[in-house]
Amino acid sequence: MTSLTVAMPAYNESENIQAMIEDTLRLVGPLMADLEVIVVDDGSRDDTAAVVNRLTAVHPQVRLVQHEVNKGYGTAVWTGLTSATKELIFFTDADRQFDLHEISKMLAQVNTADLVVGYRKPRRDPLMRRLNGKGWSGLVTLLFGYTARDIDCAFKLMRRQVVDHLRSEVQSGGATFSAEFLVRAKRAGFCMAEVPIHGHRPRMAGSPTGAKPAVILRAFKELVRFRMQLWREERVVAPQKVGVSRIGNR
Ligand SMILES: Nc1nc2c(ncn2[C@@H]2O[C@H](COP(=O)(O)OP(=O)(O)O)[C@@H](O)[C@H]2O)c(=O)[nH]1
Ligand SMILES: [Mg+2]
Repeated sequence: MTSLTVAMPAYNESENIQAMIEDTLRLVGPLMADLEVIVVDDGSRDDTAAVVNRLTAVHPQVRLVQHEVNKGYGTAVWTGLTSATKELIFFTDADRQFDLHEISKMLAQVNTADLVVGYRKPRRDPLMRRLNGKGWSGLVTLLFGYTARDIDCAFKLMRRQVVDHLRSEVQSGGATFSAEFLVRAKRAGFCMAEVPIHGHRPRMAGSPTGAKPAVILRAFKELVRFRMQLWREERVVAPQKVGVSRIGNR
């Protein structure tokens, strides 16, 4: 499979977005016969959209999808994934914290897995962020069972069937999105693989918003909603399991 969409959410990333798009075209372009790059501008208040617009004129593979107002991380990622038109879909953040060379490790796994999930080793974020991240992952695992060791790692590659299957199911629009996405993909029976990502680096420009109190509060609210929702769904479909064809027996 040589057709790939790279989708990235961007919120006030005018300092990073041009370099991020150019990195993607330079490092991922040669690996794929057919590449599409989708930037989801999540209601940025800076020039993010203008910069991307300028680049779309030069690089026809680049597309801009815009939210008129800021809708949050999960909605931005999901807009990117569901707008993708290629057979393989990859998503990462637009803030250049990941070394895109690492995508080749993911591509090597996607022949035997439907969904390849990276884990940052090491994660180059401040201690407080790493501790919060570990606590959050632990809580999600406690509530839903094991899905992946680095649930929020923004380095995930999937076959488009995963997105098509989950299209109408995922509801969390904030930071809980990653947890809901993985829990639902696992429940649907998709085959998942995990890959260590050594090329994580500190944010060099722009500012992170992932640890803002409003973002954290929304994440907890959505986590509770999702847990209740899943209990309701399980009551409806139990005892038989809804199955999708796994890669092995397709
Ligand atoms: N946090 C956050 N990020 C957003 C939002 N919309 C899009 N993004 C993008 O999501 C990515 C991750 O955001 P960041 O603040 O760096 O989160 P962190 O890496 O977890 O600290 C970046 O590419 C942002 O530009 C939003 O509403 N909130
Ligand atoms: Mg970041």
